[in-house]
Amino acid sequence: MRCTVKGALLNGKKIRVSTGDSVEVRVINRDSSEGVICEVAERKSFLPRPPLANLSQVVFINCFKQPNLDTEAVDRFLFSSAVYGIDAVIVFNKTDLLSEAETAELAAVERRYRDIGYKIIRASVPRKSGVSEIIDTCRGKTGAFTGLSGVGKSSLLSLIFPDSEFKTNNVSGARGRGTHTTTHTKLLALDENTFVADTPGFAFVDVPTVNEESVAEYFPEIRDAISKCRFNNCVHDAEPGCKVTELIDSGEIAPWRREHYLKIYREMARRRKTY
Ligand SMILES: Nc1nc2c(ncn2[C@@H]2O[C@H](COP(=O)(O)OP(=O)(O)OP(=O)(O)O)[C@@H](O)[C@H]2O)c(=O)[nH]1
Ligand SMILES: [Mg+2]
Ligand SMILES: [Zn+2]
Repeated sequence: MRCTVKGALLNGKKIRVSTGDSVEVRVINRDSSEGVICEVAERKSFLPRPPLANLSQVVFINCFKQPNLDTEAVDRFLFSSAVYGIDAVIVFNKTDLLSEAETAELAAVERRYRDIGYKIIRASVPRKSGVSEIIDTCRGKTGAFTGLSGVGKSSLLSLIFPDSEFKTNNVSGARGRGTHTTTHTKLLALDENTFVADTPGFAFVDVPTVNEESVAEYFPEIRDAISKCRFNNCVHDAEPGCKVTELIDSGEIAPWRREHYLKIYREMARRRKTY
């Protein structure tokens, strides 16, 4: 139904209607083809950028190259979805581009994420691989494909929705960056209970503000270790008796995960001071 919005309300407050919202519509013509959105239902979750309401899952699409894998972006994204209370699945697309050595490097990264509880799916658009696993993980949920520009979100969605049109474009330039081909968020129905959104790619993952002390709670392997640190105000940086350091030394926690945790920790401390 084609709708316009005129001061839609959520709990009596004016709100910007977003993709994924459940709304009440006042029908304005006889054949019910047009309406006005007047009421927005309570949101189960909300992702602000891009604005998406009621997501239960985000599928974070990456590739090992074209564009190059950025584990800091992955970790910032996983942190953000944990703060928003939305489950995250990680897809590594474009596996057709990888040499044996690169595939082995990717496998080492995948193992790290699997070890801390994330679901990992490998995919390739030309080989049409990984698509059924992605569909399985989306089934019965409202989900969104997100990720840096050019990783293949729209290309994968066009395999899942062969009858819909998606704009896709070549990754260009020496740095192998995408060109921001998708410009708006589009929610598609796979079946009655399954919705998937294509979203515009981004170059940088914004993280929501939390207390710096709680950042560790959103890094599963760090969260599991912190009760065993010697000091209960341990920041897990270079303090003596830090269990996180011990687990990094024994190879159980990836050193780069701690680096990314610390960067977010410092960013949160800076933000608090700015306030
Ligand atoms: N070799 C290879 N190329 C791929 C694969 N998936 C996508 N591509 C190519 O990567 C380029 C970018 O794909 P898109 O689907 O437009 O990427 P996107 O993530 O939607 O990009 P934005 O809309 O800018 O965020 C296109 O040229 C695709 O043909 C893949 O699995 N393998
Ligand atoms: Mg796209
Ligand atoms: Zn510690």
